[in-house]
Amino acid sequence: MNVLFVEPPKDIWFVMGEYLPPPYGIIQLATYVEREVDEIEIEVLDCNAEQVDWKGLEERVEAFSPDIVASSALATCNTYVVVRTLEVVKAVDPSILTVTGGQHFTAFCVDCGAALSAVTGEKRWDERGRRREAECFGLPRGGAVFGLFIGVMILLLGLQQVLGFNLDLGPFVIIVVGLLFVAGALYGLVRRRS
Ligand code: B12
Repeated sequence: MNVLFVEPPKDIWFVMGEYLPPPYGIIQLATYVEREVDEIEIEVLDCNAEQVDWKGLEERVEAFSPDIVASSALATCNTYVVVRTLEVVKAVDPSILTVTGGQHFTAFCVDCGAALSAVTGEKRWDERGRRREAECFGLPRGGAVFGLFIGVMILLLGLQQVLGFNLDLGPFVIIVVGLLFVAGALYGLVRRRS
């Protein structure tokens, strides 16, 4: 069986200029497979080190005739070149099995693109994979409740000036923040039990 590991042709990373990082992901995988699996022919093609472009990649795939081609995306920014690599391989021979992995593909669902574990924006996923709302004070949408409260306080301060009444807001602030903490703690206890 022939297995080809490919580091795709990449543009240089502007931060580091013309650097040539070793593709540790596929190197480690190739070494592992070579050690563990008998009767297997392995090739690691680092397109950047060997100055192989997309056309060259096609030719190398044709020449090696792999059964499996694996590529790795170190970071999200590399996912398109990895997908393009696998497309090139499929165009040469659709029967070649293509696989990928690495940080990005491990963290995101291949079907819908949703994060499998990491925090993305307002979405959070608990250990059972259920979506949890963004929390503040331990309450779902607690951030919105707190924002609303701050907004009302500012409005009252302004109205005091305009309408000339005098209201001591200090005790209200203490009571509302205390209530938020108590509600958050109670909500946390109930959620843990369910
Ligand atoms: C070293 C490193 C770098 C080096 C890269 C050196 C190199 N050789 O390429 C440098 C400093 C250049 C770098 C740059 C960047 N990095 Co960086 N980097 C790392 C770091 C610290 C280690 C990566 C590594 O080499 N791991 C060792 C190898 C062996 O592991 P691996 O790649 O994960 O592969 C294993 C598995 O994932 C799996 N696997 C991988 N591929 C495949 C494929 C298949 C088919 C299968 C089955 C399995 C599999 O098996 C492998 C072997 O065990 C990680 C953090 C971390 N701890 O992982 C961040 C990390 C990968 N970098 C990150 C980022 C964001 C970047 C940059 C985009 C930064 C920027 N803002 O520009 C750039 C991208 C540059 C580029 N164009 O590629 C993020 C990626 C997050 C994301 N989703 O995008 C990480 C996770 C750090 C973080 N937590 O934010 N980085």
